[in-house]
Amino acid sequence: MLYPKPETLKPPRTDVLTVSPWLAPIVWEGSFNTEILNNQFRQKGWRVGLTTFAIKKYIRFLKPFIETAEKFFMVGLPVNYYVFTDQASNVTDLNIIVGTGRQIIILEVPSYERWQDVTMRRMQMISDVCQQRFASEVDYLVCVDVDMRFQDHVGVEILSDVFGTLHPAFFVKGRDKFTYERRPESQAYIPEDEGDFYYAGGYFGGKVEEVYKLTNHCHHAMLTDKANNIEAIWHDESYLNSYFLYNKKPTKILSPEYLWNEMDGTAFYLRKIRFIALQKNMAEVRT
Ligand code: 2GW
Ligand code: MN
Repeated sequence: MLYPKPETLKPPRTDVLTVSPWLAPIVWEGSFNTEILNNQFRQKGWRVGLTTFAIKKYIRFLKPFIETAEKFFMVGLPVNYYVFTDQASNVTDLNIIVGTGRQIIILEVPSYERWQDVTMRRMQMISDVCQQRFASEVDYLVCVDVDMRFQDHVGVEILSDVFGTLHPAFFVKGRDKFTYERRPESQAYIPEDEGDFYYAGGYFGGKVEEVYKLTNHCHHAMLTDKANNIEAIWHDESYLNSYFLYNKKPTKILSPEYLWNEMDGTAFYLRKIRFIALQKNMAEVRT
Protein backbone atom coordinates (compact mmCIF):
# COMPACT_ATOMS: atom_id res chain seq x y z
CA MET A 1 0.00 0.00 0.00
CA LEU A 2 1.40 3.36 -1.01
CA TYR A 3 0.75 6.58 0.86
CA PRO A 4 2.69 9.71 1.86
CA LYS A 5 4.98 9.42 4.87
CA PRO A 6 3.68 11.08 8.04
CA GLU A 7 5.74 14.20 8.83
CA THR A 8 6.69 14.66 12.49
CA LEU A 9 6.95 18.43 12.16
CA LYS A 10 3.98 18.87 9.85
CA PRO A 11 0.89 17.76 11.70
CA PRO A 12 -2.05 17.46 9.27
CA ARG A 13 -4.33 19.47 11.58
CA THR A 14 -3.05 22.43 13.59
CA ASP A 15 -6.37 24.20 14.02
CA VAL A 16 -8.01 21.66 16.32
CA LEU A 17 -7.07 19.49 19.30
CA THR A 18 -6.31 16.01 18.00
CA VAL A 19 -5.38 14.26 21.24
CA SER A 20 -6.76 14.42 24.79
CA PRO A 21 -4.55 14.85 27.90
CA TRP A 22 -4.88 11.08 28.55
CA LEU A 23 -3.75 10.40 24.99
CA ALA A 24 -7.04 9.51 23.36
CA PRO A 25 -7.05 10.57 19.70
CA ILE A 26 -9.75 13.07 18.70
CA VAL A 27 -10.93 12.15 15.22
CA TRP A 28 -11.08 14.99 12.67
CA GLU A 29 -11.09 14.86 8.88
CA GLY A 30 -7.51 15.01 7.64
CA SER A 31 -6.05 13.23 10.67
CA PHE A 32 -6.46 9.64 9.46
CA ASN A 33 -6.03 7.45 6.39
CA THR A 34 -9.10 5.32 5.71
CA GLU A 35 -7.22 2.84 3.54
CA ILE A 36 -4.69 1.98 6.27
CA LEU A 37 -7.47 1.59 8.81
CA ASN A 38 -9.68 -0.54 6.55
CA ASN A 39 -6.76 -2.83 5.78
CA GLN A 40 -6.10 -3.45 9.45
CA PHE A 41 -9.79 -3.93 10.12
CA ARG A 42 -10.22 -6.50 7.36
CA GLN A 43 -7.12 -8.41 8.47
CA LYS A 44 -8.60 -8.84 11.92
CA GLY A 45 -12.01 -9.82 10.53
CA TRP A 46 -13.80 -7.48 12.90
CA ARG A 47 -17.59 -7.14 12.78
CA VAL A 48 -19.61 -4.02 13.62
CA GLY A 49 -23.07 -3.65 15.13
CA LEU A 50 -25.02 -0.39 14.91
CA THR A 51 -27.70 -0.11 17.60
CA THR A 52 -30.60 2.28 17.58
CA PHE A 53 -34.04 2.63 19.14
CA ALA A 54 -37.30 3.21 17.27
CA ILE A 55 -39.96 3.33 19.96
CA LYS A 56 -43.42 4.87 19.63
CA LYS A 57 -43.41 7.73 17.12
CA TYR A 58 -39.67 7.49 16.52
CA ILE A 59 -40.27 4.59 14.15
CA ARG A 60 -40.74 7.29 11.50
CA PHE A 61 -37.01 8.07 11.63
CA LEU A 62 -35.85 4.50 11.04
CA LYS A 63 -36.05 4.18 7.27
CA PRO A 64 -34.04 7.30 6.38
CA PHE A 65 -31.62 6.44 9.19
CA ILE A 66 -30.80 3.00 7.75
CA GLU A 67 -30.99 4.10 4.12
CA THR A 68 -28.42 6.83 4.70
CA ALA A 69 -26.28 4.42 6.78
CA GLU A 70 -26.21 2.16 3.73
CA LYS A 71 -24.64 5.01 1.77
CA PHE A 72 -22.14 6.24 4.37
CA PHE A 73 -21.70 3.94 7.39
CA MET A 74 -18.90 1.33 7.20
CA VAL A 75 -19.30 1.07 3.44
CA GLY A 76 -18.01 -2.22 2.07
CA LEU A 77 -17.88 -3.85 5.51
CA PRO A 78 -20.34 -6.23 7.19
CA VAL A 79 -22.78 -4.47 9.53
CA ASN A 80 -25.55 -5.73 11.79
CA TYR A 81 -28.24 -3.14 12.40
CA TYR A 82 -29.84 -3.83 15.77
CA VAL A 83 -33.19 -2.07 15.95
CA PHE A 84 -34.79 -1.99 19.38
CA THR A 85 -38.49 -1.36 18.93
CA ASP A 86 -41.89 -1.81 20.53
CA GLN A 87 -43.40 -2.43 17.05
CA ALA A 88 -41.56 -5.30 15.38
CA SER A 89 -44.14 -5.90 12.64
CA ASN A 90 -44.21 -2.22 11.67
CA VAL A 91 -40.43 -2.31 11.27
CA THR A 92 -40.72 -5.37 9.01
CA ASP A 93 -43.40 -3.58 6.97
CA LEU A 94 -40.99 -0.74 6.24
CA ASN A 95 -39.23 -3.15 3.85
CA ILE A 96 -35.82 -1.61 4.26
CA ILE A 97 -33.32 -3.21 1.88
CA VAL A 98 -29.67 -3.52 2.95
CA GLY A 99 -26.59 -4.64 1.02
CA THR A 100 -24.86 -8.01 1.11
CA GLY A 101 -23.10 -8.81 4.36
CA ARG A 102 -25.42 -6.41 6.14
CA GLN A 103 -28.61 -7.30 7.99
CA ILE A 104 -31.32 -5.78 10.15
CA ILE A 105 -32.01 -7.53 13.44
CA ILE A 106 -35.17 -6.50 15.24
CA LEU A 107 -35.15 -6.68 19.03
CA GLU A 108 -38.59 -6.30 20.57
CA VAL A 109 -38.54 -4.29 23.80
CA PRO A 110 -41.13 -2.67 26.04
CA SER A 111 -41.95 0.99 25.64
CA TYR A 112 -42.08 3.23 28.69
CA GLU A 113 -44.74 5.83 29.34
CA ARG A 114 -42.42 8.66 30.37
CA TRP A 115 -40.14 9.81 27.54
CA GLN A 116 -37.31 10.20 30.03
CA ASP A 117 -37.56 6.47 30.69
CA VAL A 118 -37.64 5.69 26.96
CA THR A 119 -34.29 7.39 26.51
CA MET A 120 -32.68 6.28 29.80
CA ARG A 121 -33.71 2.62 29.62
CA ARG A 122 -31.64 2.27 26.47
CA MET A 123 -28.67 1.69 28.79
CA GLN A 124 -30.37 -1.30 30.40
CA MET A 125 -31.58 -2.74 27.10
CA ILE A 126 -28.19 -2.47 25.42
CA SER A 127 -26.41 -4.02 28.42
CA ASP A 128 -28.90 -6.92 28.49
CA VAL A 129 -28.22 -7.82 24.86
CA CYS A 130 -24.43 -7.47 25.25
CA GLN A 131 -24.20 -10.76 27.06
CA GLN A 132 -27.05 -12.48 25.18
CA ARG A 133 -26.00 -11.90 21.61
CA PHE A 134 -23.75 -8.95 20.86
CA ALA A 135 -20.76 -10.80 22.35
CA SER A 136 -21.09 -13.67 19.88
CA GLU A 137 -22.20 -11.65 16.83
CA VAL A 138 -20.00 -8.53 16.69
CA ASP A 139 -16.69 -7.11 17.93
CA TYR A 140 -17.63 -3.43 18.09
CA LEU A 141 -20.88 -1.64 18.85
CA VAL A 142 -21.87 1.84 17.74
CA CYS A 143 -24.86 3.14 19.73
CA VAL A 144 -26.68 6.15 18.32
CA ASP A 145 -29.94 8.14 18.30
CA VAL A 146 -32.35 7.39 15.46
CA ASP A 147 -33.53 10.96 14.74
CA MET A 148 -30.49 11.46 12.54
CA ARG A 149 -29.20 10.96 9.03
CA PHE A 150 -25.78 10.10 7.65
CA GLN A 151 -24.50 12.43 4.94
CA ASP A 152 -20.77 11.73 4.73
CA HIS A 153 -18.21 8.99 5.42
CA VAL A 154 -18.31 7.26 8.82
CA GLY A 155 -15.87 4.35 8.86
CA VAL A 156 -13.59 2.25 11.03
CA GLU A 157 -11.66 5.34 12.16
CA ILE A 158 -14.30 5.73 14.90
CA LEU A 159 -13.61 2.33 16.46
CA SER A 160 -11.65 1.89 19.68
CA ASP A 161 -12.08 0.12 23.04
CA VAL A 162 -14.53 2.79 24.09
CA PHE A 163 -15.39 5.98 22.27
CA GLY A 164 -17.47 9.05 22.98
CA THR A 165 -18.43 12.07 20.88
CA LEU A 166 -18.02 15.80 21.54
CA HIS A 167 -21.47 17.36 21.82
CA PRO A 168 -21.84 19.92 19.01
CA ALA A 169 -23.26 22.58 21.30
CA PHE A 170 -20.41 22.49 23.85
CA PHE A 171 -17.06 21.62 22.31
CA VAL A 172 -15.76 25.22 22.28
CA LYS A 173 -17.35 26.19 25.59
CA GLY A 174 -15.95 26.45 29.10
CA ARG A 175 -16.69 24.04 31.93
CA ASP A 176 -19.08 26.51 33.48
CA LYS A 177 -21.33 26.13 30.43
CA PHE A 178 -21.40 22.33 30.50
CA THR A 179 -24.81 21.01 31.52
CA TYR A 180 -23.45 18.27 33.77
CA GLU A 181 -25.59 17.15 36.70
CA ARG A 182 -24.71 19.58 39.50
CA ARG A 183 -26.57 18.13 42.49
CA PRO A 184 -24.18 16.16 44.74
CA GLU A 185 -27.00 13.76 45.65
CA SER A 186 -27.02 12.35 42.11
CA GLN A 187 -24.78 9.52 40.90
CA ALA A 188 -24.12 11.67 37.82
CA TYR A 189 -22.75 14.62 39.87
CA ILE A 190 -19.79 16.51 38.48
CA PRO A 191 -18.52 19.58 40.41
CA GLU A 192 -17.99 22.95 38.68
CA ASP A 193 -14.20 22.63 38.55
CA GLU A 194 -14.07 19.17 36.97
CA GLY A 195 -14.68 17.75 33.51
CA ASP A 196 -12.77 17.60 30.23
CA PHE A 197 -15.42 17.57 27.54
CA TYR A 198 -19.20 17.46 27.34
CA TYR A 199 -20.06 14.25 25.54
CA ALA A 200 -23.28 13.62 23.65
CA GLY A 201 -25.69 10.93 24.84
CA GLY A 202 -26.58 10.06 21.28
CA TYR A 203 -23.28 8.57 20.05
CA PHE A 204 -20.96 6.21 21.91
CA GLY A 205 -19.59 2.74 21.46
CA GLY A 206 -16.63 0.43 21.59
CA LYS A 207 -15.77 -3.23 22.08
CA VAL A 208 -18.77 -5.23 23.27
CA GLU A 209 -17.17 -5.83 26.68
CA GLU A 210 -16.57 -2.10 27.20
CA VAL A 211 -20.05 -1.12 26.03
CA TYR A 212 -21.38 -3.65 28.51
CA LYS A 213 -19.39 -2.04 31.34
CA LEU A 214 -20.52 1.45 30.32
CA THR A 215 -24.22 0.71 29.87
CA ASN A 216 -24.40 -1.50 32.94
CA HIS A 217 -22.70 1.17 35.05
CA CYS A 218 -25.02 3.92 33.78
CA HIS A 219 -28.12 1.77 34.26
CA HIS A 220 -27.21 0.99 37.88
CA ALA A 221 -26.38 4.64 38.58
CA MET A 222 -29.87 5.51 37.28
CA LEU A 223 -31.49 2.86 39.48
CA THR A 224 -29.69 4.21 42.55
CA ASP A 225 -30.88 7.73 41.72
CA LYS A 226 -34.40 6.47 41.11
CA ALA A 227 -34.44 4.83 44.57
CA ASN A 228 -33.37 8.21 45.97
CA ASN A 229 -36.00 10.08 43.98
CA ILE A 230 -33.60 11.98 41.81
CA GLU A 231 -33.13 11.93 38.04
CA ALA A 232 -30.13 13.51 36.36
CA ILE A 233 -30.79 16.70 34.40
CA TRP A 234 -29.98 15.29 30.96
CA HIS A 235 -30.94 11.71 31.67
CA ASP A 236 -28.63 9.07 30.14
CA GLU A 237 -26.34 11.83 28.82
CA SER A 238 -25.53 12.99 32.37
CA TYR A 239 -24.67 9.47 33.55
CA LEU A 240 -22.56 8.89 30.45
CA ASN A 241 -20.58 12.07 31.15
CA SER A 242 -19.78 11.10 34.72
CA TYR A 243 -18.82 7.57 33.65
CA PHE A 244 -16.38 8.93 31.08
CA LEU A 245 -14.90 11.53 33.42
CA TYR A 246 -14.30 9.29 36.41
CA ASN A 247 -12.97 6.38 34.41
CA LYS A 248 -10.84 8.59 32.10
CA LYS A 249 -12.59 6.57 29.55
CA PRO A 250 -12.96 7.36 26.03
CA THR A 251 -9.92 5.74 24.39
CA LYS A 252 -10.96 7.67 21.28
CA ILE A 253 -13.05 10.81 20.93
CA LEU A 254 -15.11 11.69 17.88
CA SER A 255 -15.14 15.32 16.80
CA PRO A 256 -18.51 17.00 16.20
CA GLU A 257 -18.15 16.05 12.51
CA TYR A 258 -19.69 12.80 13.71
CA LEU A 259 -22.68 14.42 15.41
CA TRP A 260 -23.85 17.77 14.21
CA ASN A 261 -26.97 19.84 14.53
CA GLU A 262 -27.94 22.58 12.09
CA MET A 263 -28.86 24.72 15.08
CA ASP A 264 -25.15 24.88 15.88
CA GLY A 265 -24.47 26.58 12.54
CA THR A 266 -21.20 25.79 10.84
CA ALA A 267 -17.50 26.44 11.48
CA PHE A 268 -14.35 26.77 9.36
CA TYR A 269 -12.62 23.83 11.06
CA LEU A 270 -15.57 21.58 10.29
CA ARG A 271 -14.47 19.97 7.02
CA LYS A 272 -17.22 17.39 6.97
CA ILE A 273 -20.63 16.99 8.53
CA ARG A 274 -21.05 13.25 8.62
CA PHE A 275 -24.11 12.62 10.77
CA ILE A 276 -26.72 15.24 11.42
CA ALA A 277 -29.73 15.63 13.68
CA LEU A 278 -33.11 15.97 11.99
CA GLN A 279 -35.25 18.84 13.08
CA LYS A 280 -38.26 17.50 14.91
CA ASN A 281 -41.35 18.98 16.44
CA MET A 282 -40.63 18.35 20.12
CA ALA A 283 -44.16 18.98 21.29
CA GLU A 284 -45.53 16.55 18.72
CA VAL A 285 -43.09 13.64 19.31
CA ARG A 286 -43.34 13.94 23.06
CA THR A 287 -47.08 13.28 23.19
C1 2GW B 1 -37.52 10.82 23.61
C2 2GW B 1 -37.80 12.06 24.18
C3 2GW B 1 -39.04 12.67 24.03
C4 2GW B 1 -40.01 12.02 23.28
C5 2GW B 1 -39.73 10.80 22.72
C6 2GW B 1 -38.52 10.17 22.89
C7 2GW B 1 -38.21 8.91 22.26
C8 2GW B 1 -36.88 8.55 22.05
C9 2GW B 1 -39.23 8.03 21.77
O1 2GW B 1 -40.46 8.23 21.91
N1 2GW B 1 -38.87 6.88 21.09
C10 2GW B 1 -37.56 6.57 20.90
O2 2GW B 1 -37.26 5.56 20.25
N2 2GW B 1 -36.58 7.39 21.42
C11 2GW B 1 -35.15 6.99 21.23
O3 2GW B 1 -34.33 7.67 22.14
C12 2GW B 1 -34.69 7.36 19.83
O4 2GW B 1 -33.71 6.43 19.39
C13 2GW B 1 -34.10 8.72 20.05
O5 2GW B 1 -33.22 9.14 19.04
C14 2GW B 1 -33.42 8.53 21.41
C15 2GW B 1 -33.15 9.81 22.22
O6 2GW B 1 -34.27 10.65 22.21
P1 2GW B 1 -34.23 12.03 21.42
O7 2GW B 1 -33.58 11.79 20.09
O8 2GW B 1 -35.58 12.65 21.40
O9 2GW B 1 -33.29 12.87 22.33
P2 2GW B 1 -32.45 14.20 21.91
O10 2GW B 1 -32.22 14.24 20.44
O11 2GW B 1 -33.09 15.37 22.53
O12 2GW B 1 -31.08 13.92 22.57
C16 2GW B 1 -30.17 13.89 23.60
O13 2GW B 1 -30.60 13.84 24.95
C17 2GW B 1 -31.19 12.61 25.38
C18 2GW B 1 -31.43 12.68 26.87
O14 2GW B 1 -32.45 13.58 27.16
C19 2GW B 1 -30.30 11.41 25.09
O15 2GW B 1 -29.12 11.46 25.85
C20 2GW B 1 -29.94 11.42 23.62
O16 2GW B 1 -29.09 10.32 23.34
C21 2GW B 1 -29.26 12.71 23.27
O17 2GW B 1 -28.94 12.73 21.88
MN1 MN C 1 -31.85 12.62 19.15
